[in-house]
Amino acid sequence: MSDSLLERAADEFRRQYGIPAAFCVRAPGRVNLLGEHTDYNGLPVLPMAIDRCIAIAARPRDGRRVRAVGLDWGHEIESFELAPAIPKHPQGHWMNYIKAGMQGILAKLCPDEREGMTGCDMVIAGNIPAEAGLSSSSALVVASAMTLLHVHHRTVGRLTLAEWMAEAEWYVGTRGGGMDQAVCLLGQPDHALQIDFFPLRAQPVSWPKEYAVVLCDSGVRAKKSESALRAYNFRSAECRLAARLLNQALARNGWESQFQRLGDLLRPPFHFSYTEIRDLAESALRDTYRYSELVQALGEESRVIEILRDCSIPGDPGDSGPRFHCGKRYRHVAREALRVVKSRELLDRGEMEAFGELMLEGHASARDDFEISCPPLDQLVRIAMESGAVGARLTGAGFGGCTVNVVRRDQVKEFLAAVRSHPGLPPSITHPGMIFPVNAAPAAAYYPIS
Ligand code: NG1
Repeated sequence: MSDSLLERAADEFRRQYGIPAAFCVRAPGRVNLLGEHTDYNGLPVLPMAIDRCIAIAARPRDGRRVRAVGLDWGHEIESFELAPAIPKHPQGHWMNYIKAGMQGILAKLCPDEREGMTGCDMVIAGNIPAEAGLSSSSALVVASAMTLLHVHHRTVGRLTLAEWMAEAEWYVGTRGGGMDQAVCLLGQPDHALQIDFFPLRAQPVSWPKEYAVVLCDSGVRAKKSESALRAYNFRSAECRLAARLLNQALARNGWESQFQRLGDLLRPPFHFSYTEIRDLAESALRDTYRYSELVQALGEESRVIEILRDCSIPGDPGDSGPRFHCGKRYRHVAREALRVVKSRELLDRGEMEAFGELMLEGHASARDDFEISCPPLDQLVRIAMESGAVGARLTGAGFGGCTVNVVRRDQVKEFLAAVRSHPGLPPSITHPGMIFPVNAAPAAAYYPIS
């Protein structure tokens, strides 16, 4: 774990504000091993907190102003006032993640407490590549919220804080699930986590020490303020529409209860198994729907428009607009959930070859059914497998970013050399900073100033 990051933040704090910081917070990024786009569908994920982090050095200040310097975003002081509805910086600006975390705390306090909240000065350092599917954004949201809590000597249980932060991050415009914030707050060294949702639960899964996790960055940036944001939210809308369609199929089979997210089918009154969920998702939906077909199937146009609007997709796209791939999306989600459950058992038994197979299946499904891959990611997966990985797949939201690779620890050197010297890859990717091993790291925590 890079203590140099904490030192950098603390040193820069002294330089910028002329006095020492009072404390530091460090929050890890994450790599997701399996379970992509399952979290907001209420189904499990298998991520790991990694030793790439955001570090904040901070000090309370009088008044409601929060001032921040981001060392990776120029050295300018940016600031805002704490308020129940904090106006946003321009779309995509890093300050929005700080605002998201802090507003997320304020939203949960009673009005009196909220009124009494004073601000702080902060310096932020980080070494998580941005827009690379490694959750630099959630690490910043969580670290900012923890900073405000510490300034006011408040503690909040980690599960509760993770739930608050999942919702808080919607401030920036994504309709994400809760994986990133949860692993950031609950991760453990030497372990992955199986995380379940609604309610949030996390179980550590021991990571076999004979195997390393290596990340390969495609260099393709999935900007969560631009097209990747629209594509992400569109997937979320397709899944919610798929839920509506499946509810109708269940009603036709005599079920009176309705579910909201696919994962609700695991619980009463349904008590479906993961396999039954998969079978239902595979059999009851068509791959693709036109807008008019959705409206017809769901009976009311306003319902469709409401879901689209809720996922920040404006208006009525009509039949000339995009198709809705409800069946394909749910097929991926349901099969992926099954892979998470199986992979957890395989990790417990140390069956890493079979684990690798599931990673490859997960990649194929993300590519073909969820359609979140791109040629550079597919190429990196192929090259990793030729270079000795036991498994490889894209990680995170997709549309760019990193692949995650599982490699025997005694073969990491050869693996790195083989990928870095691969003639098919451009020099921008073979740079050592783009292909690097990571370790399972501890959860976000406070650190004193040394
Ligand atoms: P990243 O890769 O950090 O953008 C996003 C979502 C997760 C999850 C994954 C896909 C946010 C903050 N994170 O992660 O909740 O849905 O995509 O598995 O929206």
